[in-house]
Amino acid sequence: MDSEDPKLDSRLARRESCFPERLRERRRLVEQAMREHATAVAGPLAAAIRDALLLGGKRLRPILCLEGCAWAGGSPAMSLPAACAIEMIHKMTLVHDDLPAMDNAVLRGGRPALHRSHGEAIAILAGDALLVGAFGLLASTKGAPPERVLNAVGRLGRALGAGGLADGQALDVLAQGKRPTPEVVDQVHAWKTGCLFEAAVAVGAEVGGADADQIEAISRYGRLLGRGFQICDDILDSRADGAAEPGDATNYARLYGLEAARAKLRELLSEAVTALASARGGDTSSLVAIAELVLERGSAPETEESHAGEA
Ligand code: GRG
Repeated sequence: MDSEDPKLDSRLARRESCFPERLRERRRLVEQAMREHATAVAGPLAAAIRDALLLGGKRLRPILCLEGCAWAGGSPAMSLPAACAIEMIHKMTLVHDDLPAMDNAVLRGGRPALHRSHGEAIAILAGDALLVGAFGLLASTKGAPPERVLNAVGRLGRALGAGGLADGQALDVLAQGKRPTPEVVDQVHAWKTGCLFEAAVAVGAEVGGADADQIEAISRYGRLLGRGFQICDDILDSRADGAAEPGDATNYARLYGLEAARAKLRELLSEAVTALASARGGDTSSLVAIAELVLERGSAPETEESHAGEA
């Protein structure tokens, strides 16, 4: 692959061949924990919560949380509750994003969207339960000092509300039917996607024992990676079919074209990797490799990947 960035190209060439196996291992760990968690849920929302959690997906955010913790010197066991909490929140955002008042999606991951299979009220409440349950799970973290767990809870909370995911979604909804300025598009991406990526690595690093400088550096990596991931998602969406869909007003590739989107993706991911290089900490190879995987995903020729077939 040619990224037009010689530094990034040489890193791509040196990418550890063992990384995909490590990624798969992390993913298995998350899958198993999500299954256990989903099975333990009882009550009238249990079936909807199970469907939301076990839909699959790449599990990228919890993997980032585990990697942030490992980078800071912590263990997977220490960061697994935080990783699962992040994934519960991610799945909650997808459920609410699909609702009739938002994207009004029919399908999610090839299956009926949750409000189509369980009804709108149950989908809203299942999302609410996932959101608050995530904080309960994060607070149950063992093996990290309580003040670190408290910091992690605060960090995650701040990522989700005003100036975070909720504002990102609001700005996105308000932009529909208009042509937003580039500043608005960047803000939507930074809030609705960048904030959760940032929280994933920063919460992992916090639990794993990182100091303030390290958390700042890895947060910057997470923010930039998240914005890049959103552009990658936009590229795949814009290639899936020609028709514009709800949520498309802030799709970078539809607004500015595929080449501009790919250039922006390269720029953001190169900056993300640079942010990591400036930080003291453990081995960054997995975090760098994740950025490279996102770059590859957004740069693959049209025939190599379809959005629907992933996960
Ligand atoms: C959390 C308070 C609070 C509100 C949520 C609904 C909402 C507000 C935000 C939605 C944000 C959103 C849908 C962002 C899109 C992010 C994105 C690119 C999703 C796709 O992520 P993947 O590809 O999904 O990682 P998989 O299926 O792999 O898990």
